[in-house]
Amino acid sequence: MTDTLHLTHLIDGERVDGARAGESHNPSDTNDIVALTPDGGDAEVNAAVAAARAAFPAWSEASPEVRADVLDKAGTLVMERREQLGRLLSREEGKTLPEGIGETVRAGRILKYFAGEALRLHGQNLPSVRPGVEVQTYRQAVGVYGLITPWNFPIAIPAWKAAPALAFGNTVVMKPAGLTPATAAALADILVEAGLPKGVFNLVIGRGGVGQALVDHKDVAGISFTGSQGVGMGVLQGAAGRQARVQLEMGGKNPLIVLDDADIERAVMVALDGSYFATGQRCTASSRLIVTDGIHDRFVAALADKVAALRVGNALDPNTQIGPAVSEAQMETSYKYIQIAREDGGRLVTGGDRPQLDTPGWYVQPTLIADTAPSMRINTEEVFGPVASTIRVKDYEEALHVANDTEFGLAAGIVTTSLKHARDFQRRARAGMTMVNLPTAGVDYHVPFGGTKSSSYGAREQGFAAFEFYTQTKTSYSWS
Ligand code: UN1
Repeated sequence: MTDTLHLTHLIDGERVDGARAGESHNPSDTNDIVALTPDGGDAEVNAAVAAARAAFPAWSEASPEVRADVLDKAGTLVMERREQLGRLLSREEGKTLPEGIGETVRAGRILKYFAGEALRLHGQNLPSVRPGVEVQTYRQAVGVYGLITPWNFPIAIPAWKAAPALAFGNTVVMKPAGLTPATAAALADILVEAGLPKGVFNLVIGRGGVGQALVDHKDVAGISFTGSQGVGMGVLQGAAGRQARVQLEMGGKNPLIVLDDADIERAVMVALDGSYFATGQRCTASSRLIVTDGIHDRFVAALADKVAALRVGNALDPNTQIGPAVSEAQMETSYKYIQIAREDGGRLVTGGDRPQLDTPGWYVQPTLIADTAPSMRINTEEVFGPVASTIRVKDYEEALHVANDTEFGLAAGIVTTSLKHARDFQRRARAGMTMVNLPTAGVDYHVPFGGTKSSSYGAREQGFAAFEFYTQTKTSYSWS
């Protein structure tokens, strides 16, 4: 597939063009231009927000069945086109084709889940403290949401932000990641095809200025952002400064503890998946492998064998297990941290070199670094690539201490056959999500997603928790 798409904004139901200022490239083959894009700015954001605002009264007052039907149909279309959309996603982002198709199916499932949630929105009915008075609470739509989405899940994250926003009666202006606009544009087309009224969902493609314009716009009631911590802090300040709702999902430095009593095959599989699959480009990826003394050497050796055997290559090649990094900058970040880790005294066990492949792409050899200390930069800063480091500890208590000793707190995992340690870990791990004998990455869509400390801010995303951010409570008193 080498055709180049010509993307447009979607504003008030119209495809709006602009100067072809941007491009997205195939990270597996940098000669392949996936899409040419317009570069939106204040004018496009203003028009999109005005359209979303105008569409809000009818959409929020429509029967929830109307909203459910659109989301359900969009979910069906996404699932029917899983091959085509998954291929576009893998071509543009670089995750392997099974990962791209898997993510597409997940997006379809999310749309369908929130179709049901549209009908389940509910409040409470309480007796008042005053005799004869009744109190009710309602959950109501808020208004226009600005959704700023990342490149690493180019269809699932747009779906998991847009679906609850729309299900509960809000309207949306989305800014997709600059590196992966084509996948988001395909989702926008499907929402239109599924019957979404004009103005309810708008897409403005562009650079950071589009996100900033959304954050600053007085008619945008809430911002949901997934991305880096640096950008997230700017979003928070901008949104808080004008009392907009804000929800941030940012980095992780997720620990995976492996205890002496672990099933070693399970431990290796869990670490391999969590650290390397999707090229390590998941905010839930395991990057600090914290291993107790008794199993340490066996675990490192067994994991190294598997890591060395991973086939790196073109995301669309069926033999590939690890696709490229999304961009040159992301690839260089991995190599930079590998070098820093070695300079700081880490031992390179496998990887570290640049794979030589036939097609020019942003490839990183999956890398394992052992004998690192918790305070080294490789263990405190997010790499976001197929790179993991091991830390040797004497027992569970030390492992837990090291796991929690981080500014982040998204996901945390443990591999153990001890019920006692598993239960203790679930209670004491300072992370929003804990995983026992499972990879830190890879989550369900019908339960809350989010972290603690610097990883997240605001209400949880996804599942039955999503209504908190995308609705507001009204308390109604009556006497009769
Ligand atoms: C997953 O682990 O399945 O950006 C999802 C990210 C997260 C999503 C992870 N917000 O990587």
